[in-house]
Amino acid sequence: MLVAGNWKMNTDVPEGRALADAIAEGLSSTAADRGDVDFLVCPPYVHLPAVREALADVPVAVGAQDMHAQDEGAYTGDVSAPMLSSIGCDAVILGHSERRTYYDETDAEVNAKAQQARAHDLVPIVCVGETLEQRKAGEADTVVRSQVDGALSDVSIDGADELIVAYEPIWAIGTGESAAAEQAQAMHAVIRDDLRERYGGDVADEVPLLYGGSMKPHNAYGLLSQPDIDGGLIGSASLEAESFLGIAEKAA
Ligand code: 3PY
Repeated sequence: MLVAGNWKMNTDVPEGRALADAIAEGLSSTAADRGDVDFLVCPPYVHLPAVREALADVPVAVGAQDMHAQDEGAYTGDVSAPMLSSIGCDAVILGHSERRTYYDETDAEVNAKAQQARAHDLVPIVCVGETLEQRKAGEADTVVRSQVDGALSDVSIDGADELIVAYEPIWAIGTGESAAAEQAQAMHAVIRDDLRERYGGDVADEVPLLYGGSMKPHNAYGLLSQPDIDGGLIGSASLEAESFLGIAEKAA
């Protein structure tokens, strides 16, 4: 079970540090109750060193929310995989629907970034998900399958700990409306199937498939008790240590 926080563009650096401190404190005081849950937080880039430091003594991995597909160069405003690796970053969210929507990010770009992430020992957290219109038109499975295929083409992994896939139905992101647990499970099973074809059962069965899209403490249990939902990529509820750790309790 993996509980991951996507802070998006929220908190300034002192606030982010305080949030990371509160997570560290919460985990140190009740670590024994959290069973097999792994943690990951993905703050904005400028927070990464401070958050890494705040979480140094607790088992929480740190990830970025995006990165460029090149190592270096004239890409004003961008951040590369070697930069993220050099500050001890473990993972990187790729292809979040907000990047696809506001920056027209394509599957081909997500794919180039995923390959680059692997080349620099970062675990890509590949986000996929359909719009409400696509779901209503009965196209959800096809859309998500093609996003998975597009994003993972030529991405080779040696083990299940080198990839994470997050299913985030676009209609559930930041809307407070979450997919029903059975709906989410059905899509996770589709994704798992796709991964089996790509990486074989032994690996695919262990790749963490996260549900994202308005996961909160009150709906986490139903979602996390589904067989193919291995955790959550949590938006607003990850901005308070109490709700973030509250979700982890449902996952334990
Ligand atoms: C959400 O929960 O809104 C997310 O987008 C998580 O990535």
